Amino acid sequence: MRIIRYIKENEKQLAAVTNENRVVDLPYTDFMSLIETARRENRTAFDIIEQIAANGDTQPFEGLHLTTPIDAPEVWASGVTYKKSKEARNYEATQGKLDRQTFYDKVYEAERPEIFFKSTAARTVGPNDPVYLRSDSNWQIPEPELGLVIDKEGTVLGYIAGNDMSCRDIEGENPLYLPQAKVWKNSCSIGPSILLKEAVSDPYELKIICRIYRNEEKVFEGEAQVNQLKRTLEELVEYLVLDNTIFDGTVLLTGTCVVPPNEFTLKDHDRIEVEIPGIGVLNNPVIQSKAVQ
Ligand code: DO4
Ligand code: MG
Repeated sequence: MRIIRYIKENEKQLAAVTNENRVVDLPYTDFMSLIETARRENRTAFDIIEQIAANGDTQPFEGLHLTTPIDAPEVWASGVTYKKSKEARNYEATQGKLDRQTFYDKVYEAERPEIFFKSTAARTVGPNDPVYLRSDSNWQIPEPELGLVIDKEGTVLGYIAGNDMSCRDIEGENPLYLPQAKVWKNSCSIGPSILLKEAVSDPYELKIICRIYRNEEKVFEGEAQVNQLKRTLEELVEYLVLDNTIFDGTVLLTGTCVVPPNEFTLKDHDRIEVEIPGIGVLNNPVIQSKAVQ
């Protein structure tokens, strides 16, 4: 069972998608209201939805105008949580020489994970919205990641797909440039649905697939599994919430495990798909920011 929002009569409508791919509207304004109702009634969100789906009208999923399933007040991200990410960062930091220990080797092994601030609701886009390329970077990639939707205590409520758009040249020049390599207008995408925590028996079994299309021809495809994560999902959340103010509906991205080849950079009019089976395909066209300002 997964949760979406779609545009219905110019409003965002919360809905659930059943395992048979049928959509049932939910009588809640947003995802957190569903969770709060479940908590008040001492039930799971899953139970509530099953009851509504058994009695409510359903419609097909195909053709709906999807939007972000949640207005995440903040998106945070974890870094260098997969070997693949460490190797890619080392390539950037050493200009391909891979001749020395770097910050990335250290953080991969350290007890404390890298956690950074990625996005706010205003910078975050959803299914089919464009992600933008930064105008001062010549080496940009999508980072397909599993996202955790958490409440203000850090309890995981569900899973979402995310794209942590990144500038490899800016980050490789100096790690202190990380915020500029990671945060700009439309640099973060989440969606297309939230897979309820109680619908997933083992999140480490989830697969993450990334495809990039240029002129509708596939120019990259890569796949990995969350069980390649160096850390546990719980420890990433623990470090995020420690002595922090966190808001209900925050998304924590858990790091990238799929990286296009080093010679690849995104271009204007490319199209990115981030797929997590069970959550769906997060599709975003790519636009060069100068062209839209
Ligand atoms: O260290 C920089 C960022 C790493 C990151 O975003 C990732 O590993 O996914
Ligand atoms: Mg990332």
